[in-house]
Amino acid sequence: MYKTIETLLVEIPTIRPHKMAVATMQTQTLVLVKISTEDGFIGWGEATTIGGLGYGEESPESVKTNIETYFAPLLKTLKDVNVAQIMQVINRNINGNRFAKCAIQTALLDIQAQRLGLPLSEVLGGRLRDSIPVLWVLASGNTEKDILEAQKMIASKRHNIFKLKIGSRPVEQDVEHVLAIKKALGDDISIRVDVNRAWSELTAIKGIQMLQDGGIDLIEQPCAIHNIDAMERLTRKFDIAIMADESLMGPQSAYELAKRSAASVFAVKIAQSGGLLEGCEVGKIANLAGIDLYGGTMLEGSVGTIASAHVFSTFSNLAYGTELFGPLLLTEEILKTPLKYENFELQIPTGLGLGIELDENKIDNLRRQ
Ligand code: MUC
Ligand code: MG
Repeated sequence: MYKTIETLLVEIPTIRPHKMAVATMQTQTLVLVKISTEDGFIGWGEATTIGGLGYGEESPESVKTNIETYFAPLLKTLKDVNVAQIMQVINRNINGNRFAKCAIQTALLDIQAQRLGLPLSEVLGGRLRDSIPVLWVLASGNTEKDILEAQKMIASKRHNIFKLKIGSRPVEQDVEHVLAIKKALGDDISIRVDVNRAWSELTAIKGIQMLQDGGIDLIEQPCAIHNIDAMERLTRKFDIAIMADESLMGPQSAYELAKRSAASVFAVKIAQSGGLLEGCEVGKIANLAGIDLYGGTMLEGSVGTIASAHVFSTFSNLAYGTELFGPLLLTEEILKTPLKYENFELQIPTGLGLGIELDENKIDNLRRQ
């Protein structure tokens, strides 16, 4: 049934250095997975990580090795089975590897949706919207540059919500930087911060109080991944929204975080969740627990971005919008027709499957040989 399963590492420089507490990116390595079937269908998935192993437990190289060594031979043994049955076999035989699993599942669902003659969102239960809000991340590391960048985004109607990457400088300096940007952009513009787990609980208490007083809307992942106790205490202590990002690693951790009220918002990421279906499950757990939703990114290119968009289009609650700007951070386009960003939103394609067409010649030129 499945003829070929290829993993391509595609190197694309970013439009400027992207500075986070965990890594500074100058190039993104897209991890693209292409699956072809005996009867002529082709599906795409993506397992891109941030900063090699700087952010999570999988790297582009580990994903490629594990797909080629373990996933592909297993997939080739399966005949006449649906996506759920394939994922069940994969999950029984392969531990962890959420990014690789997500890429494989995306490609399988892309193929399934094409077979059924539907956009991918409809295979997930059906979209509730045709476009989703997208914020921009200011991460040049320089206050003046960030303000100019934001003003351009607002003027061109591309983004009117901004997330600032902080955590690598002393907390007072970070707060000064954030509040200067807030002041320059004005009250109508929503400003959020992502600490990428850089703060101790005491530093977090100090920083969050100042940011809350300064009119900032949300604090993302202030403390360490496994410090759920601190996340819980901070969420209970402050009125400002506290969002779980790195701590949220799929349905099981969504359940644990929800049970302990350790976040008021979930950043749902399909790769961190281990798949599109699992991303939907995280959304459902949040809904049941009264936790708001935000559509997160692993700074993927167009494939992972649009797969995420199909998932987020099915969420009834998307109170904090999304950050699906990944392709806009890259200097090269890998689609024949670029994704459509207009009026502060990303349009969700209506074509079959993912609804995008990859430029394979371009990918061939950019891929690591
Ligand atoms: C993260 O932690 O949120 C998403 C946007 C961005 O700039 O970095 C990523 C990862
Ligand atoms: Mg984050």
